[in-house]
Amino acid sequence: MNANLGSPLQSSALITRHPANPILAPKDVPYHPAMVFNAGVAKYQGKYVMVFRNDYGNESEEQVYPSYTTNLGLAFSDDGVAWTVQPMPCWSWHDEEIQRVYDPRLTVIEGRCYICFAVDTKHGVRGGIAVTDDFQSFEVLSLSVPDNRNMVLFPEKIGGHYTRLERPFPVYSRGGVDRFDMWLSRSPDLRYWGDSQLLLAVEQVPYANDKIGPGAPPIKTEQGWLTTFHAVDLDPTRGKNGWEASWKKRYTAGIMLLDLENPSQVRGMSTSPLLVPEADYEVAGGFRNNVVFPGGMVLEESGEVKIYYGAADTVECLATADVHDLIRLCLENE
Ligand code: BMA
Repeated sequence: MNANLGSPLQSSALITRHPANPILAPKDVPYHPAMVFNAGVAKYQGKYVMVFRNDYGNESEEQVYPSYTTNLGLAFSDDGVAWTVQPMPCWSWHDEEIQRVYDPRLTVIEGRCYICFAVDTKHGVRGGIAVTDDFQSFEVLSLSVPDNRNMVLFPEKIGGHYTRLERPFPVYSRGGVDRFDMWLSRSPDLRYWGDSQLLLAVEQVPYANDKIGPGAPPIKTEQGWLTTFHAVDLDPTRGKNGWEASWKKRYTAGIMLLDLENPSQVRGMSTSPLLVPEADYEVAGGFRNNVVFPGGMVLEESGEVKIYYGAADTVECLATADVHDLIRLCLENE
């Protein structure tokens, strides 16, 4: 177990939860999902666009799990805070092999919107990339072999290659438990991926004792690519903590800065978490309490960074910070 887990974790003083939180909840969605969370957000064609995860059950919260299914919803906003949800979900994918698509992340590259997603299949969890221009049709460009998820794309080619962060789950070779790390891969065309390198290992994150994974797609700053990740600590003494029978994990969010030209180099990482579940909508009343799961990050001209995150696997929230503060936070221990 890592050292810092002995003391209580706290969110950084540099981050502010938006007073409108949760910015999207099941009650805001016309087709009545039970949970609305883990959204991807980008600025696209002059508006903010959000693709969010909907988990459906039957009529009541108690019946949602384990019989739920998932589709993806769509919302637009002029300010990134108040959202108008479209009347119908924009994407669901079920067939003989594919069970559901979830946890979307959006990246705009050269004017087109790319969506990374996780896919549960009968033969493992796959990470996918699709492209859309209208959020009605999605062309799937690539699907990884199992098990992999939490893919995020950088918003431009780096050194001539498209680049992504991802989180394979090598259970067999990591001791048969969650010991999962973040990787970086490159592609000439967004279809064929390789040249993979370990980016950040779980044991390098002082407040994780379980697994880590990419959060929102990285944003470009003069000092490097700023990117969030989720970090999980497991405490076997935790018990029922949400609608599930037992939930022993906590998901916090971390932040790091990657080298601009060679993003497989971590320039700096905050040694304490950026965001820890503390607000009531993060710690109570949800499907899995004590979860914050960042999936969208927008850098405004003012220097404000909007960080979108799922809370308690039940609602979608927003926190803001100043980009220079976040960079300083990553570099202060270097
Ligand atoms: C992860 C993913 C996320 C989810 C989180 C907490 O493994 O499944 O979609 O938010 O667990 O339940």
